[in-house]
Amino acid sequence: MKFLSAPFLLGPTSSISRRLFRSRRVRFLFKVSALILLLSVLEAFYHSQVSLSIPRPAEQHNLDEPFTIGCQDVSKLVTRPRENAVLVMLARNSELQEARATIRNVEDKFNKWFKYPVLFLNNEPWSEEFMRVMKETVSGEAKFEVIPEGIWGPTEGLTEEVMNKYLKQQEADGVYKGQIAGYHHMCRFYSGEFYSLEALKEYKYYWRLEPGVSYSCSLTYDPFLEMARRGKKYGYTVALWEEPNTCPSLFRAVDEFRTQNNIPMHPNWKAMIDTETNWLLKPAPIRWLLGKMLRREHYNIKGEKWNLCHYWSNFEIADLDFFRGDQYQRLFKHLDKSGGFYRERWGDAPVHSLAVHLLLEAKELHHFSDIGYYHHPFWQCPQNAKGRQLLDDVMIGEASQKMTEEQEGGFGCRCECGLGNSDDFRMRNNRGICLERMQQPAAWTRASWWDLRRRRWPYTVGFDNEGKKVV
Ligand SMILES: Nc1nc2c(ncn2[C@@H]2O[C@H](COP(=O)(O)OP(=O)(O)O)[C@@H](O)[C@H]2O)c(=O)[nH]1
Ligand SMILES: [Mg+2]
Repeated sequence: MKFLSAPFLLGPTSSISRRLFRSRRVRFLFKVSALILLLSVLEAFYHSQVSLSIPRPAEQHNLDEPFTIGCQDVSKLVTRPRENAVLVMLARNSELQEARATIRNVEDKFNKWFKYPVLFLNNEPWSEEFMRVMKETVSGEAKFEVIPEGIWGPTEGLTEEVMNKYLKQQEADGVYKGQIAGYHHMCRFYSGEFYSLEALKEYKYYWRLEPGVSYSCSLTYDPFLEMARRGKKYGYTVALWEEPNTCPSLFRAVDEFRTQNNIPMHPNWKAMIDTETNWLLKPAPIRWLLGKMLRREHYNIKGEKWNLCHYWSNFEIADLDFFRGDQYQRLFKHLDKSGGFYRERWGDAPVHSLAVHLLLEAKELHHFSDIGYYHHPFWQCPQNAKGRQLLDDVMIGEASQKMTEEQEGGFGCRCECGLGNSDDFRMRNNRGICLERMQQPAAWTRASWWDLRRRRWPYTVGFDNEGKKVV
């Protein structure tokens, strides 16, 4: 083009480049570089968008759906035999008020009908007052357990001096709760030792509660029974991104376990790998560098990056046999040995999530999308099923004024979606990005690229069909 050769634009350089380009060798090098670049882009595309893509389930239907739609006739359900299950709450004596509020809420929304036992765990002796108040509040049996010291403590062989050095470093690096020894103990405990507790041996399922969380829908069926009936091993509500500086080497350690145990790259595991960020810039040689030479944070040895997605483990309903089984316990020991529970601040939530995506099939996971749940600052709250609220049911009781209106396609029972920071819809499952990705292996019907852009994620209350916020 004429303006390109304007002397004031290219000047003497243009004649040099023209002469250079006439040289056969330079032309050859240029062509080879262009070819390498093209092949790199193609390879990066193939790796991230084809070999790491997640196929739809072979069964040709969704492998996970809500267990029920709307409210159920509880009077028929409570006469059935109960599952072998327990509600568990780890707490401190100082959290009495928050613990009581949570238990009252869970009793009101669920346990007053089903009367499951509640097991309270503490690393210190329980105060008389805590035990008295909880015994009054729980409708089933209330049990109190003190965690033995060896179980609630640092990884074997880690001296206090080294541990304190790690905690100081994490404080300087601004790692969330990284400076609190008790928090590290709690994360390590829930990641592994919890499952070996004598007090849990008699049970098959647990439901984890935390002081201060709240439930906003009635649960008029037995979730444990449904888990058993459908072969589900891990149930969750909220999925979101982990804080990157809490666990720089966690993904590498889990993937190392995968390769050592010859576990293939199956769809459920692929759902944990980032295929979106800068995929164009990561052809094989760059991945090799990222994985082997640079040992970058959140990368495995093959240069694939964890998307940081995980389920929030402050709510869990899960099968204890899976977690106390040989494979999970070997994984926990592998992680514990690598030192990351203290050198870094690995949370039990990403540990559980990476583990269930590595060791379980997609159909064994369950999204409790019908459970309204709030733990500051995130929440989920489903739409109420139209015409299925059993408003005259004596056993469920009178409907509250706060009940959200019924909607076509909803499946909640008497949900009250005005909880927490409900005006800020970004707090709702981070608008479902992680949820969508982690559910892909089980999803036959999926949100399209366009739906995702328009924020039309499944189970989202508060947005209309055009993705606009409903006021
Ligand atoms: N007994 C006891 N419980 C703890 C301790 N640290 C945390 N927890 C419990 O562990 C759970 C998670 O702690 P929390 O402070 O809610 O952490 P976050 O939700 O991750 O910010 C809650 O059930 C707490 O009561 C501790 O030092 N002792
Ligand atoms: Mg909490």
